[in-house]
Amino acid sequence: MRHKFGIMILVVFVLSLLCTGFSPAPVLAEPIKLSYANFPPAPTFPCVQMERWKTEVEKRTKGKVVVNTFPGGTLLGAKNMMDGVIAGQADIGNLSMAYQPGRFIVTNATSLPLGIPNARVGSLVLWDLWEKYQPDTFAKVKVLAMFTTAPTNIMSKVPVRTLDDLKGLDLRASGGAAQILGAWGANPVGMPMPATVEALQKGVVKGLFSSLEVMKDFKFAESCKYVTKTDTVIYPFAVVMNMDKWNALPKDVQSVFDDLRVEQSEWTGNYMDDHVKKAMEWSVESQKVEVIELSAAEKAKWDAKLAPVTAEWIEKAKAKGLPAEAIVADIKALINKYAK
Ligand code: DTR
Repeated sequence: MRHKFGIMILVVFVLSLLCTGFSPAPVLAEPIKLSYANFPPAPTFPCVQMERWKTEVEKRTKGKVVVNTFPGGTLLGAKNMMDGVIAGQADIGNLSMAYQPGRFIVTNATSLPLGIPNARVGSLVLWDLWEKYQPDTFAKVKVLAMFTTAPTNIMSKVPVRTLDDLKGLDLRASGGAAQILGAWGANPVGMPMPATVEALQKGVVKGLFSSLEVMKDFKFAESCKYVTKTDTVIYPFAVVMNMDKWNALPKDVQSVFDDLRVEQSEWTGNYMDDHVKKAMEWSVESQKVEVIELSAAEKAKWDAKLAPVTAEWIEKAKAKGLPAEAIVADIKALINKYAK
């Protein structure tokens, strides 16, 4: 009896093997679906780069991965992006590190006044810096890209031609850029970019300090008729992924994401640089915006005010146990390397 039972089991086993062997075309696996959260509206550069990444990933994984994008803070907002991704509320998120200056001390050092000339150089410098120091703050996420804005300029409803014009002026800025404005004597008002639209309308601020593509993308040129060229610090951004979701990805998909990291960062820098030019052409031609260039003598006064900013940052970062001088030296060396 036991013998017969054993044979039956064997037969069933062999049959099942044959069945699977001869089964028609294998059932196609469901694609891996990933959610990608972003805080500003769809036409702005953080979302443009998100859509570019989605397109590249879907193409390069041949449909194995589908990315669902959520612009405009529909899944996670500006200030809970990092924690939301860590908690798994979104699989991927794009964040502006200036909104949490104390959390991203090392990477935010790229917004010291060290002369990053454009977004392409800024993005490559930021990527290398993060890779070298790998700050603990990113230990719970997988970093998929890092990029920066173009250097910041003053956009305002009133003309700013001198430091006197700037004194006490309420301008929106965050993080390192806010410190720069403070050093010049303006009154920096911190808030995430999307909140700036209403703040300008209601007169809470008289302008803002940011890269100039926002003149077109947020239509700030309609109310800010003056741009004072300062080309000062950049704003750094990161794209991060939930670590469990990353670990669960097949190896070939991980390779696609890894191969895209620097490419995507540089692509975004290039897009930003090009888009700033187009936005300013539109602002000057169709919105009659006046671009104010500081005279050499005036510029020297503005620069002198910034001289202590880096030294002060070094002191504070050292007190927190960071190799602050080395970080600043690395940023300068990387700027030289990529600006050539
Ligand atoms: N002003 C900075 C950076 C920034 C520049 N352009 C955009 C567009 C959308 C969101 C943010 C930004 C900031 O608020 O982070």
